[in-house]
Amino acid sequence: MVPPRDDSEALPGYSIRVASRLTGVSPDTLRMWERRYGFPKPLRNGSQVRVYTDADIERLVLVSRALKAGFRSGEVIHRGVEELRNILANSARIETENEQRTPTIDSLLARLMADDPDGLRDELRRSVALFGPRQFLTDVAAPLVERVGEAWAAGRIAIRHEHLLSEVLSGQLRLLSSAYDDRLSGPVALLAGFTDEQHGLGLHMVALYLALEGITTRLLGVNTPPDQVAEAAVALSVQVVGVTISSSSDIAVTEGHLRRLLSALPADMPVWLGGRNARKIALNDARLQQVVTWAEVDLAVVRMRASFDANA
Ligand code: B12
Repeated sequence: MVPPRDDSEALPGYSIRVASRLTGVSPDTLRMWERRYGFPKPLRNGSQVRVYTDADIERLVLVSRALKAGFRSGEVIHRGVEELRNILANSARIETENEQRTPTIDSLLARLMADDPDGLRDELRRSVALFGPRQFLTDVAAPLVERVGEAWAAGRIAIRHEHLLSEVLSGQLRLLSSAYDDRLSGPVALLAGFTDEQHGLGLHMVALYLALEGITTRLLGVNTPPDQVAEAAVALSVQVVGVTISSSSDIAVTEGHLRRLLSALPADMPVWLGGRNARKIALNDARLQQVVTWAEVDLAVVRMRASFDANA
């Protein structure tokens, strides 16, 4: 999950604040364990700031669960991931706790419907810790918004639930993306939604997915006029512009925005079209690429990186 390290760049990983949120272990305790037990032993970036890897997070989550089950820190902190898993699996108390605590789309939806934003946020965090950020995106966040959309269309939840989900989920996505904020070299993508587009969760999801691939993203967010997107693309020296086109967008209006964007952008800048309605765009311009599924994002990233390396 952690991209390859390059000493010339900022180290990929999580700050102590994010590590604490992902594992439920306070920053003070993390520092204390480091001093007392030598674990976790985070990397240090150029500014000597602690950077925790996915492997640290995975082990810390297991240690934290063992502590909750009644083990003392000295008993479990030196143990590896496999050993910790065995300890947890052999503990009847923990098995029960595991069953109750592994988040599912249903349990997340239940939290939302029960007007429990704190519980929803906690379950989302636990999902990230259990599955890692990429699988969290593909198997939890995306299916969850899909189910929420269906529940709203069927009248089972109110619009305020959709708003609540958007706030809580985008907060978590931003928090995870912020771990990659200080990467300074490599290709850059600008992400935006046009005027009248209010659906911005897709942008936050893609921003995190791209960050995990080592792509720097600049988020303009939704409701951005096309000429402003074009100006930002030039001012921010990006290699690609990504536009989200959700299922509630008006195709004719969006095509008008895209025409204006394309006429104002540099002639060789690719424009990725994502979101449910992206495939309905019928404009004929070689710069437009439909990038709707995660597999298509993977492919687009490979192309973007190849073109960036060729021009470097
Ligand atoms: C959350 C939500 C809202 C929130 C948005 C808040 C926010 N900050 O984003 C709020 C409450 C504001 C909202 C408002 C509305 N919503 Co709404 N909303 C949703 C919901 C649940 C998720 C939306 C979302 O972000 N989807 C975007 C992503 C997650 O999904 P995606 O488009 O499939 O994109 C995927 C990929 O293509 C990729 N991707 C997305 N963008 C990009 C961009 C790039 C560059 C790349 C590479 C990839 C990429 O990421 C996703 C990963 O799976 C959807 C349900 C759904 N299934 O989408 C309904 C949904 C889109 N909304 C709907 C409707 C009707 C509305 C309203 C018209 C309701 C109203 N009457 O006010 C308004 C319209 C506002 C507007 N003018 O745009 C309908 C649209 C139906 C239709 N065909 O018209 C849906 C489908 C719900 C439903 N089942 O009926 N909504």
